[in-house]
Amino acid sequence: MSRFLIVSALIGISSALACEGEGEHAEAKSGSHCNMPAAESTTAALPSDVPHAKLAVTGMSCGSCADAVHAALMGLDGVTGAQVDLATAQVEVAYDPKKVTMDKMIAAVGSNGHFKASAIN
Ligand SMILES: [Cu+2]
Repeated sequence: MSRFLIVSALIGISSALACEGEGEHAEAKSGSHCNMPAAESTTAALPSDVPHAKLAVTGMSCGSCADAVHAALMGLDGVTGAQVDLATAQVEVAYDPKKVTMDKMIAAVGSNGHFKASAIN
């Protein structure tokens, strides 16, 4: 009984630590932040009428991170879709190359200081 409680407490603590330092994206930092699922919009199918680019993104540990990366990309003029895959730490972006560049996308993902993106060729 008490052993079970200790193990549960340790699991709770380690999952809380995994999200430490994520700062501003994690409004729900206490409690179950790390178990938060990503919003459905982060995995929605991309528009197929524009080019796609792939980014590798480090620093994502939960659905809230995926949401933050998705929001950063979708906030750029010219980005029409972003599909975040937490498991592979990759993001596929649908974009208009006349309006937005890979450098801008990388800068947007990195802008809150918690994630780092790089282009995948
Ligand atoms: Cu997170």
